[in-house]
Amino acid sequence: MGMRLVKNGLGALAALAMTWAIMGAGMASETTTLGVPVPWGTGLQASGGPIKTAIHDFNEMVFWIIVAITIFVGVLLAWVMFRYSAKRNPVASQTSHHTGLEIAWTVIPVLILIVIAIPSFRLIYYQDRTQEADMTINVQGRQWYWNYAYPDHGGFNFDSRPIPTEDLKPGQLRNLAVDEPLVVPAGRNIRVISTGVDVIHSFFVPSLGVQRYSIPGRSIETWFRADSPGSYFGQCNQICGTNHWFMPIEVRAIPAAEFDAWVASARTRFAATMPASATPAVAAVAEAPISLAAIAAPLAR
Ligand SMILES: [Cu+2]
Repeated sequence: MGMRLVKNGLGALAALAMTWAIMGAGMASETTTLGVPVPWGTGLQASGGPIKTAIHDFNEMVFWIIVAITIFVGVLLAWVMFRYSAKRNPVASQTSHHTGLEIAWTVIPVLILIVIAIPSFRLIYYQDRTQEADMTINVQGRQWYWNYAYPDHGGFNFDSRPIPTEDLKPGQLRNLAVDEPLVVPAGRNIRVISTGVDVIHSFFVPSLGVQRYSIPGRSIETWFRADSPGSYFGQCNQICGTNHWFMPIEVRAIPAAEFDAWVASARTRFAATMPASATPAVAAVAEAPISLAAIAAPLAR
């Protein structure tokens, strides 16, 4: 069918453009890199995990419903313009009501909305939380950087800040590369508990289908899974102050077998941030430490 050809053609172009972009950035490798701008990138970002794949499926379904409705209305309009023009139909009908027709054009759209609503709500609940989390990450939005804590692994935490343009090394992406990425094991369900320290931020990694507000005084849960090792980029997408545009997120998924080694080294590097006693995962949300400087900085201006 013509529409399918057009759509597949656009998909192939987008894939080609993405390949160019990744090669152009000097990042050609077996690992996945998603969330990077691509020339003519207009559709949804490619999927890096099950939530984004579910979003793609839902988007696809709604797309074809829209195509069908657009064709139906377009054909109907064209037919009415042709058949009932003043030339072909000089004496217009005086009919103004038709009970059957009115019931039909009320009931059919309702049915279409129900057909859309059921998978839509299913998707919302699927994104909302996972019953089988392999580990938990506490994400804190701060003006203007992120703090990630690992309550299941001793409770160490660290800040994640963007790399200034002048300090970029070859292969690092401007406005996306960070000094300390959020490292997670690939193929594992990661529970995210997000909160804000100063103002409302939003933890947004489109290729993993993650978007959650980071609100001071609240803990909001979600989850994600990166199916293959690689880097998944996102940004704070809640206007949160002058450096809002400079709050990139890098999720770096590493092979699960390497994750324990990374945790061991991180526990050493960030030992100073670990609480003295073992802290349960949920309590750690409220107790995730914050430096005095981070509190004082917004007050000082
Ligand atoms: Cu922010």
